[in-house]
Amino acid sequence: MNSNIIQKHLQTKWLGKKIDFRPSVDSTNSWALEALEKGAKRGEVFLADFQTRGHGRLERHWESLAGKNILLTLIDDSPEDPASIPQLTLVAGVGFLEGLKSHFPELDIKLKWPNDFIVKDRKLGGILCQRHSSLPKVVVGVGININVKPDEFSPEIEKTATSLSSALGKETSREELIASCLNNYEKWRSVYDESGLSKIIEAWKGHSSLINKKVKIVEPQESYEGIAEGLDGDGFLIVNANGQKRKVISGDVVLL
Ligand code: BT5
Repeated sequence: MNSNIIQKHLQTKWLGKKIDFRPSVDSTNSWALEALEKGAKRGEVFLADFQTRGHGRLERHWESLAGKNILLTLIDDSPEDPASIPQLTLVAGVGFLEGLKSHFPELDIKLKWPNDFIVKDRKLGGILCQRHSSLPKVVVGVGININVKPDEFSPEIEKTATSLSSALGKETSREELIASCLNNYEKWRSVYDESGLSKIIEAWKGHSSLINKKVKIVEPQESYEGIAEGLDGDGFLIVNANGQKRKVISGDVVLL
């Protein structure tokens, strides 16, 4: 990983002016949260080639293979209302997806609520936003499988995961992709600041794999099926379950 190449391709005002890289860390999100304690600022980016304790929601393990993925965390300002932090997951979804697509327009990459990048019904990547416990800052962590071969995934995810190289049929270098993802994240974060969530939702829906599809919602307490109708004004998924509109606040969505 060469952060000079990333910086050469950045067209940002505040994002990625400082990029820290380590070959291996526990988790880039944990690293960024610790760096905030030591005075790290908005826009700093933390990159690793491998994570020993990469995680997703509910502390679920996030798998990586050394040198073959994007494992990145950026520091951003928290929205004033901490309840709005999940909205940055939507901002990151649109920004990073458009960053990838700017290089590979032929790539049929979609967003699956709340935090997945999907190609042909398989998971290409995921987003995890976490708020610092006391500072008004958020770490936005993104993991994307880039040059992982299908037989290199662990048995736990080999039937559900994919990588960019599998989808494209060729390997690709990560630096320019990362720069484009950061450029697009900053662009969509400005849209969010200037116009609020409505434009993000509009863009998100345009990239979504879910709208009007039959889905199963899996929550800790219950599961139910319905048709995914769209997102409400706060970014929550609305599912029509037997005529009853239900708002999904968290949980996993399975496409049926
Ligand atoms: C996510 O969680 O999808 C968010 C993943 C965020 C990872 C990034 S990497 C950089 C930063 N540092 C971190 O420590 N985290 C962030 P969730 O929706 O909870 O999905 C987790 C599930 O995805 C797991 O339980 C597996 O089933 C599956 N999974 C794990 N690793 C995967 C991979 N590499 N590719 C596809 N699926 C994977």
